Amino acid sequence: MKKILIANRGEIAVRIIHACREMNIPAVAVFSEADRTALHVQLADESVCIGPPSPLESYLNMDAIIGAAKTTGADAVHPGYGFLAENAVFAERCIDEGLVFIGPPPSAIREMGDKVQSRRLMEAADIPVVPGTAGTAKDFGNVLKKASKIKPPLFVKASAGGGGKGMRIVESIDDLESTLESASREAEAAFGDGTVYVEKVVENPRHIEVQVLLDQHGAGVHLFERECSIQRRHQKLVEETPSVVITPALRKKMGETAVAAARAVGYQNAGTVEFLFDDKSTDFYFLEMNTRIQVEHPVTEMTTGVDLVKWQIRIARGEALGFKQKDLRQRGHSIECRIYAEDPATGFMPSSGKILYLQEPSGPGVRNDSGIYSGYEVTTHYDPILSKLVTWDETREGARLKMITALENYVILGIKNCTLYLRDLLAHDAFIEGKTNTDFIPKYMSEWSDAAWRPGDDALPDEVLVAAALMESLGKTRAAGGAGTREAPTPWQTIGRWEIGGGV
Ligand code: MV4
Repeated sequence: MKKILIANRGEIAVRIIHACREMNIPAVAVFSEADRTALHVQLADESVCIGPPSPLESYLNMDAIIGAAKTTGADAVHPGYGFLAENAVFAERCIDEGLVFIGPPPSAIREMGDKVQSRRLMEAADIPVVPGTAGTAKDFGNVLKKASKIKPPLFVKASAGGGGKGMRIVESIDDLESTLESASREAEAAFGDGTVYVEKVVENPRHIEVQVLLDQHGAGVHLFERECSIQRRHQKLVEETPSVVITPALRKKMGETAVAAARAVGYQNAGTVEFLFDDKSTDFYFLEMNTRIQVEHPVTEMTTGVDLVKWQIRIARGEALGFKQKDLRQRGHSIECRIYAEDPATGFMPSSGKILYLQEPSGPGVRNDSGIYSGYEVTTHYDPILSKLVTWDETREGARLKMITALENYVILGIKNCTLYLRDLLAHDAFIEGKTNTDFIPKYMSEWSDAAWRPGDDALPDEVLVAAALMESLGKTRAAGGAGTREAPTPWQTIGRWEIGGGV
C-alpha cells in the first residue's frame, strides 16, 4: 500500500491519519468547501476538494472521491464511519477501480445491511436472535399469525433501517396490522424498501457489542465487549469496557458468538457485532453487525493495547493477524465520552460558530481524539461530534474519576457543548452503581440544567471569558486554591471569578 485516501472528515479522519503516519504511508485528505481549514486537511500529506458543503455533493460523492484517489495516485481508501463506510456499492466501485477498500468484502456489507437477511443468516448459524418473525413487504397475514404467538409488547422494525431508524412499538396485537402497514409505507418512502419484521421487546436492555478482527487467511479473534447503553435518541454518549454485567464466562460466549456471526457472512477486517443484553435472564441476542470501524473503538484499544485502525490497514493489505485469541487480554477499564456541539440545556440543539478558545485535557490515562482547534468554525452541515474523550485506569472507579477531572478541564468557548452534562452524568449515583441500561438518560438525566456548573456570573459572554482565559493562560491572574486539594480551581472556576474591572 503506497498511499491511503481517507474518505471522511473530523476526528476519525485525524485518527486514521495518525495510523498512516505511524505506518509511514502518505495520507490524502478529501474535504468539502466548508472544510477547507479543517484539522484533517491540515494534518494530511495532501488534500483534495471534492465539492460543496452538502454531504451528497462531497463526502457521499463517489465519483469525486474515486477521482481524488486517481489524481493523487492513492491505491487504497479508508472510509472511516458514517458517509460511505457501509455502502456496498462504494466498496465495489473502489475494488473495480483497482483501489484497496479498507474494510470488509462488499458482500458482507450488503448481507449485514439487510436486517431481515442478517437475522435469517444468524438463525441458520445458531446465533441467538430476539424471538420474532422473518420479514415481509406484503404478506402481513403470515406475520400476524406468527407474531400473535409472541407476548406483546412487540417491535416492528424496518429491514433497511438499523440504529433505531423506522422502529415502532406495538402494545397490543390488535394494533399490529395497522402498524405493519404504516411502518412498511414509511420504510418504503425512507429507504426504498418496505420490508418490515417483528421482534419481541426486550425490556430496558443493555447495548453490548463485541469487537472482532478477521484476516484474509481465515484467522479471527474478538477483542471483548463494549457497553454503549447510555444513548439519547439512538445517539451514543458514553461507552465503556468492560461492562459491569458481563462475567468471564459470558464474555467468552459472547466473543465466540460474535466471531461466528462474522464468519457466517465471510467477514474480513474490523467489525462490531451488536447484542441486546437482558439483565434479568442474562440472555443476549444478535441485533446487527456494524461493518466499519466504530466511533467507540478507542476504549477497546486502551484496554487491549491493539491498534484497531492499523490492523484494518494491515488486514486490507493481506497481512496475517499477528496474535491468537489466547494472546489477548483486557487490562483495566476504559470510558469514552463523546463531545458534541450540542446544547444539553435546550434538548441537545446543535450549536455552530467559531471556537474562540479551546483547552483540551491531557494527563496519564487520558486520550482525546479530536477534530477541532482554537479558531475552528463548527458548521451544521455534518455530524456534531467534536471529539472523543477517553480515559483508562486499573479500575472503573479510577477511569470514572479521571473522566470527571478531564471533563472539568475541557474548556470549549464560543459554541455550546455537552462537557458539563457528561460530567454530571459520570458523577450520578446510578452511573457509579453501573445501572447503565438504555433507560439511563430518560430516567436520570432529563431534569439536567447547567446552572450549577457555571460558577460565578454565567451571564458573561464567551468573548469576555475568552479574554479572561487568555490572561489566565498567560499567567497574569491566579485564582485561590492550593494545588493538590479538591479546592484547586478548574478552568471554569478560574474564569468564573474573573470580573470586568477586577484585579488582573
Ligand atoms: C430493541 C430493543 C428492545 N427489544 N429490540 C434501538 C436501536 C436499534 N439498534 C435497536 N434498538 C432497540 N431494539 C428489541 N427486540 C431496544 C432497543 C433500544 C435500544 C437499544 C440499544 C441502545 C439503546 C436503545 C434505546 C432504546 C431502544
